[in-house]
Amino acid sequence: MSRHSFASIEGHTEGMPVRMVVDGAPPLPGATMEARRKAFIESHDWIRRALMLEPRGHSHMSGTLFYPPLSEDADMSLLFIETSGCLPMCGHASIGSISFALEAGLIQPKLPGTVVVDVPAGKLAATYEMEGGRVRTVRFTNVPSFLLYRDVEIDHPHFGRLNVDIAYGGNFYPIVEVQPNFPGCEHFSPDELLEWGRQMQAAVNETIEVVHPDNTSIRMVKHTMWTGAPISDSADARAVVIAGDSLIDRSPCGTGTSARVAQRHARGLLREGQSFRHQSLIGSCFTGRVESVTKLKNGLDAVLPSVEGRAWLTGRAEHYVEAQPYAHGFSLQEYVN
Ligand code: PYC
Repeated sequence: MSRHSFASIEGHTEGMPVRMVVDGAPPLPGATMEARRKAFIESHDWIRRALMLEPRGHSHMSGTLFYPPLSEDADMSLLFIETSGCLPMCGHASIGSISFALEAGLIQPKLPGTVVVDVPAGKLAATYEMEGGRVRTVRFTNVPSFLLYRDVEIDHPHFGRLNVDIAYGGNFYPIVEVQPNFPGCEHFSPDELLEWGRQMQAAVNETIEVVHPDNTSIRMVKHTMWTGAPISDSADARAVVIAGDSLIDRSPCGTGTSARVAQRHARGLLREGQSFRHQSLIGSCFTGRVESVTKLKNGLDAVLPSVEGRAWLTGRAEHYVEAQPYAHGFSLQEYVN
């Protein structure tokens, strides 16, 4: 095996890592980023594993591959790489990657103040504010987000009977609000929430079929959102998002915040134009907003949410992948029952 080299910009969005590969990503066939995501998974998933898992990454690593724009009106394209796989959409990684691309001069937006990004889930439009060469904030408008099911009864191995809403914001989330059997995320350790999140995902997938009404290839729950009381007055609610088997989001989660905006709108708790400050495990915040209301092709009510957050560039790196032990990464999860 010859040496493969990947250059990256490293940073974080509200505490959650973003490793953006700016050199070394493979050319991919396909007319859309979704087709290219599938091609990547089929032939190049070793790159994701090598860059996200140990020893180059860790269980909570997250990143993107930066590509030139695919469609005429876009400024850039992104493929999301996570410890859990290749998500169609990732909010915190979009905010980070847009910030880094602007700060590093990788893009010159066609319309200053706006960045259009081709991603597997569709097209994202984002606005940004810059100050002295640094991006202060990015707000992206997400894909149509909606409450798929409300008040689903789930038998959870630890908590017993829980009532959850299942909402979509680019990924599906069972949203666990405070209730008699769940006093709030602040009462538990991150490790407990991670373990119980895995159990929640399995329990939901066993109980109910979760499928995107307009795109049946988007199915099943691979995340969990535990909610709770905010830790500062400036926030409206708190959420700890578990993604896949091993990742706890340090940010309030962009797709999770979109899903919660849709859930709150559907429940009459958030009106069109209203904002919602969502706080993470570590106290960082995203501001979600209902930009407009819409409908899915099958007639289900949906919203177009936007999410605003901040990202910081922390350095640059060059990663080598060559013949050596654990060349394609490992996860401790793979060594336990
Ligand atoms: O910010 O959308 C997000 C996200 C998904 C998984 C981890 N973060």
